[in-house]
Amino acid sequence: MTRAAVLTAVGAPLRVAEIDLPDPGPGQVRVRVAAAGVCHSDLSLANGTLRQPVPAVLGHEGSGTVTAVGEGVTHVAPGDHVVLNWAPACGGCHYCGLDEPWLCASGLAVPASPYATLGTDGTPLHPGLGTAVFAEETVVRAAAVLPLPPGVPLAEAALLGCAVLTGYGAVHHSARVRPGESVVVVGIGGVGLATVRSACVAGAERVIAVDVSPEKEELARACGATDFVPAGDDTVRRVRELTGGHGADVAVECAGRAEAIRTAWSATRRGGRTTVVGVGGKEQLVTFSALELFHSGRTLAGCVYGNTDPARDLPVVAGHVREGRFDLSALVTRRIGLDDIPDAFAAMLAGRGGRSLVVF
Ligand code: CXF
Ligand code: ZN
Repeated sequence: MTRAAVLTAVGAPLRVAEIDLPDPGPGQVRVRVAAAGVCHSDLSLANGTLRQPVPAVLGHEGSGTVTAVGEGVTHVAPGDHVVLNWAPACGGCHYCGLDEPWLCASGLAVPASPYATLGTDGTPLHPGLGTAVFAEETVVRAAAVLPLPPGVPLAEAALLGCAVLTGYGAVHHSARVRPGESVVVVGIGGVGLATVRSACVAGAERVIAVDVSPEKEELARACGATDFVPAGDDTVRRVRELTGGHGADVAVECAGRAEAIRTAWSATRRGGRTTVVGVGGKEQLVTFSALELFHSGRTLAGCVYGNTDPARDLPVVAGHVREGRFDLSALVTRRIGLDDIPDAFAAMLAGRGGRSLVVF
């Protein structure tokens, strides 16, 4: 039996229960979870903003140790340390052929079939985003486990699987930040903090963090932000002041909210680049006039999973961690148990702290 935090119905609080996990089948891997980060997308799946079949075990930002592999799995073996990938690419679709695996047609497809059962009555359970790391152990597709390069602490390595790859990729692949540029990051949660740090690693001279919660200033500065501006009516003016009156070269939006996207875009200079990383709802509508789009010469880009190929980029990011340029622990504000995930959701809603990390 395995302890897991189960979402029984959309909108219900997660309930810790014993589940029955099968042995890994062909092409599957069983992982003893070391740690799982609580991401805003887990909250969105739990409250119905994003869809997921229920009952389910959520959690898609995880690390752990392989305990068993199914037939045909050769890239990992029992005992290996791994990071979970919530969007494994198929390698054969149109987007994989274009070398854009983050857009893979099957990557985000929610596995239709259950992967485990509730211990009490045998109710079938779905694996949230195919990974289900809010549990002591999980069974996943082989492509969803990436070998963890050496020199990265196993628990903190969980963050690499969502927040860090996303923030790193937004900076390096989408916005293509160059040394000396100014970067404004709007929304300072786990992804925002990873984006701040990644901008510093890329050599940005000025990294301006923006959030509605003043308590995020200290967290952002600990990750290398040079400035903090409260989100509000005055944000764009203050960012301009900090950037010679022009606006920032780059903005990265990490909140998934219309006003944050509009603020990020308006805070860039003429010709500036805005990347939207936040996962917002359909009701979040942003308006731009045709004249300002033309005259500002700015760009606005969406970005999925940091536009990363996780298998290629994980070793690069791990290198930054190993060599001391990227301190994963600076993103973590609480280490919690499985029972505390509802509290972590509440903290996120209240704008408190960075990542909560469930440590097993
Ligand atoms: C999300 C993106 C939207 C679908 C669920 C997962 N990514 C990470 O948090
Ligand atoms: Zn996530």
